Amino acid sequence: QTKTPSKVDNMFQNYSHSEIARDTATIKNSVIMHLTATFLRTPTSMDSGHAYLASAFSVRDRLLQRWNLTNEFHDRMKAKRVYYMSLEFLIGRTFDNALLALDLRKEYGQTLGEVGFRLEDIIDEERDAALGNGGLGRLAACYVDSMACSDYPGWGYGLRYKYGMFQQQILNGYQVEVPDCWLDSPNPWEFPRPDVTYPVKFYGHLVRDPNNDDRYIWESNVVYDAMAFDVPVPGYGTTNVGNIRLWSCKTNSLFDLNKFNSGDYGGATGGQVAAQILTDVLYPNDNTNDGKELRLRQEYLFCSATMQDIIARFKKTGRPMSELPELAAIQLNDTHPTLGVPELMRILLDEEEMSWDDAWEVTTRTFAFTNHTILPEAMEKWPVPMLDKILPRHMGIIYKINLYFLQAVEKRFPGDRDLLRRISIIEESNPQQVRMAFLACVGSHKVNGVAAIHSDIIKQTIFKDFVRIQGEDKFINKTNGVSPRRWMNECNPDMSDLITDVVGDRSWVNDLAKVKKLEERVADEDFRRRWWDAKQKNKQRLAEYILTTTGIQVNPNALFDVQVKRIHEYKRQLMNILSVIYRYHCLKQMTPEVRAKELHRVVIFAGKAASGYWVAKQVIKLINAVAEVVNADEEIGDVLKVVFIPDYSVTAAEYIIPASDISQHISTAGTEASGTSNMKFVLNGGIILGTVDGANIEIGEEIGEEQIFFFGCLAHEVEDFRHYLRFNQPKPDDALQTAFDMIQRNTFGDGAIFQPLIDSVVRGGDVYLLSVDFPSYIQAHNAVEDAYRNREEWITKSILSVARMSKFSSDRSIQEYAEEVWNIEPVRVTSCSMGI
Ligand code: NBG
Repeated sequence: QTKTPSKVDNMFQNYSHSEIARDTATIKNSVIMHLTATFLRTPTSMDSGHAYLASAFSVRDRLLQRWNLTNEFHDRMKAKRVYYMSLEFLIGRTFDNALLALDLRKEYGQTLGEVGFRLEDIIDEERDAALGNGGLGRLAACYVDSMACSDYPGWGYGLRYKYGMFQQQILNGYQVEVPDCWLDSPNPWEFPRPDVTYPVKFYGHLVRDPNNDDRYIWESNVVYDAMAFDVPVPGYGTTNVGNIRLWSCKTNSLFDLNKFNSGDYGGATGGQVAAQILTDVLYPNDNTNDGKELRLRQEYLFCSATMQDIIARFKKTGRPMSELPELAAIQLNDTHPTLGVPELMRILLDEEEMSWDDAWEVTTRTFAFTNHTILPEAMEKWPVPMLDKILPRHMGIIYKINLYFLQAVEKRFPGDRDLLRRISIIEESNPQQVRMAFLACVGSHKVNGVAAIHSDIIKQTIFKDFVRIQGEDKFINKTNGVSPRRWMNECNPDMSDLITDVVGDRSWVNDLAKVKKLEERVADEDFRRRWWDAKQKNKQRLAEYILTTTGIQVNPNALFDVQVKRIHEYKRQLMNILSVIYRYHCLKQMTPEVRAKELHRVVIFAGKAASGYWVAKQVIKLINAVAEVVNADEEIGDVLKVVFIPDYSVTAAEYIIPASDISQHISTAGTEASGTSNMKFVLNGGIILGTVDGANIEIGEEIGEEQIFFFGCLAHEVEDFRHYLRFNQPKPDDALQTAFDMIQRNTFGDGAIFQPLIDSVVRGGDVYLLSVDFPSYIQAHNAVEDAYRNREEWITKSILSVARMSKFSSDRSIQEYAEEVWNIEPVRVTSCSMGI
């Protein structure tokens, strides 16, 4: 039975007007209620795990109210929504984030105190939602946060992996991967929506509609169910709550009772297993394309369920399909969701019976595409035979998209066969391959890179011909950003309190331009001392974290020199550890008196290597081998310590980033599309040692070159160096040669196991130009040391940097996307809005 609309309206209005209860008595009641009724515990039998769950569920209740209201309101307003499609959302923890957003941190701290727990310990009970690899997935999480905080109607869409990013253990110096069973305990931050389930077909064959050339009927027996799980995104400083809808492959209908009854138990569940595996694991590759068939099926399940859901929501408005772009913008986070393009075409052609031209118009006006890399090994391509077998209808649609595109190009550039070959969506290799970046580009009305240099590079390289064909205006830049909620206010409470003192209130958290005011205080002695003390406190906290995770004792008064990110050859952790080896050599040459005067330094690494990436794993081993020797060397003592923190994650980053003095972002120029941790470090008062690459460049422009240590060759020089090194032996300078010699002389255990790393430089063409950049890298290190010795100068650099960083808030990025790509506007739910 459905209720009459007016009754629903009244109920909803009353509900939405009721304020969130903030008194500790009510909060305590709700925690106890969940403890007893949801988890069947009593206050006497509760441990910190249950204290976390009961508190989290009680916070969630408060969030839900706003969540419902937000979605209902956006529906009623018929607001245009953006859908951010991403195979990765690296969310991390939610509890503390939600407490801050609801401004209930103090109240929950008090309530938990009354039942005998410390809020910090309870926060530590939560497991990270690690549904992503690195920068790309974390960017998606920052973007949905910004959409919620800036009142943009927007949803994230992704997959609910049963196993997220693997946990990294270090055994004997080597990385060992352990499955991340993050859903083993109840997850307060997701809502199963069994009523939101869509069938997704695979394989089968096509039957042409005799009355409509554009239309096919796709017949298949392999149909999986994708079921929605919704994850709330708490908005800070607003009552808006965002949503990430994650799909899980549900398979109950595939249980074969007949096989079961005949005793074939394996056969009875075979179908279920085959389906379920689709959303079991996140592929642990960052910036590399695995090309596995299962991944393709994952991508399609994701795209199909998402497109069906978007269309179902759109249809509720009663408007004709041709108006979809008026109410929906879809952003493709890299090429992984590109099958959304042919999937939307399929639905429009085969189910909505639109003409090809109309369907294509709707599709290209709806989609936009972000490119995140130009590394050749990351470029997604799918073999035509594989696609044709799994998704026959989509292969047909892709062929036709390509045909019409090439025909149009041929008309404008007659006779240029080479151009057609270069831009074809189908690569003429054996077997043929579908170039997903080209499909995404042709299917979108805007294509963007993620930092100024990167957006320029893609226009000059992979999309060069497309710029000529489709016009300059289609190719734009949207420099990445990060959320000040998580990456300042939440992870760095002391510095945030200081900023709040200067600004006058906490409004800077949603309006980062206000941090500019810090500049006025740069000469204020008291302020400068508090600024320094806040950093020292964060370093102390990290020192404790290092002690518990590695057993290594470090001195918080030393310079903390940090490189944390995925381990990848282009990011050059190898260059970093080689410089540490050289530093170790220099220290060993000194007399004890001279050595004692050296600046003390703790070199901190963290990061995961893709499980199949052998070279990256050897780099981890080398770092740990060096750490073992250096840290045990009594002559060296505290002058140099090397630490590899295992299992880098969003939560680990929240400890590490606020504690850095210097952080390294040292990719070979032109290889790191943007980087986002570089922004986080500077927003937390750290200084960058980096190459002229990615967003480092724009950071330097904003904060001033005195605040950043640049070194290394420039992007436009790289090709010439690489060309030279293909035909000539590199010439390592004395410092680099010394580091190689020490490894080969077995200073860090059997040198032979590291020979392939040395060979990658001296025999393998030194693709990432370590030998080229090493001399200027060592010089830059020396400059950093000199600067750090001058504490006053260092504090000035640190304050000025934060003051000038407002550009790198993801709120700025999202506003640019909203205005220039999505054409959407903020919709703010106010307490009287529901009276419409
Ligand atoms: C990564 C880039 C980073 C960038 C993030 C987010 C991929 C494919 N690309 O430089 O390497 O910061 O994307 O844009 O993961």
